[in-house]
Amino acid sequence: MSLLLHSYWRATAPYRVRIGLNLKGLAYDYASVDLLAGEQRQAGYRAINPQGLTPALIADGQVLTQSVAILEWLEETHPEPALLPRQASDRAVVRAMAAVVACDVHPLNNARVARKLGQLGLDAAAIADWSTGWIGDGFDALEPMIAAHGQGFAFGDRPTIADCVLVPQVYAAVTRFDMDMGRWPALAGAYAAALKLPAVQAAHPDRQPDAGSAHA
Ligand SMILES: N[C@@H](CCC(=O)N[C@@H](CS)C(=O)NCC(=O)O)C(=O)O
Repeated sequence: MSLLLHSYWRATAPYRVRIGLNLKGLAYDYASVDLLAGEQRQAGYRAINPQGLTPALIADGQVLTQSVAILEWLEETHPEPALLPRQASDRAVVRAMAAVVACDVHPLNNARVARKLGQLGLDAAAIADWSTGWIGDGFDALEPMIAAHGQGFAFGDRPTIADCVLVPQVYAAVTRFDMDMGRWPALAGAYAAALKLPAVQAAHPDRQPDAGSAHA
């Protein structure tokens, strides 16, 4: 199967998919979309993803978008190693963990939201306050979920779709917003465990072909 991932090194949604692809042991080609230069809004990329957002994964010519949909597609097409637990109730917990970030945190912190806040008159400090507030709210929700269900990883003792989504959000919190993870020990522990995996390490922003690109 040929796989081409449209990604930007620091962006969290493509990072989720890189982790998923690597955990599944799937090789893929990498196409950089420079978000700070606005390439995602240009006609060339909109022809691939009309929403103008990364990631987009082209799998044997078929365009897949929305990172969590891509992770679910990966799970369905490449079931091993599993990124969802066996029981439906456990799967619901993993999906809920992922949704805390993907549905309730990240959409409020997206680049286009920050741009809009700036246009509305907020300065950089106010925008950072906005972002860290929503990230903190999400982490507050995740902490007891991971404390109840994690056994090393966010859920159980092996990585799941929850880790694919949480790792990039914690990365953003720590590296971009300088947030102290001390308030969320269970989440910080799951993050540390995931970072030990070579598959997760290979997905790290600093290891991508466009890492440190001029606009970062
Ligand atoms: N819900 C989408 C979010 C995609 C998304 O917002 N991607 C960001 C990078 S993390 C992006 O491309 N932003 C460009 C922009 O906001 O202009 C997904 O999970 O794929």
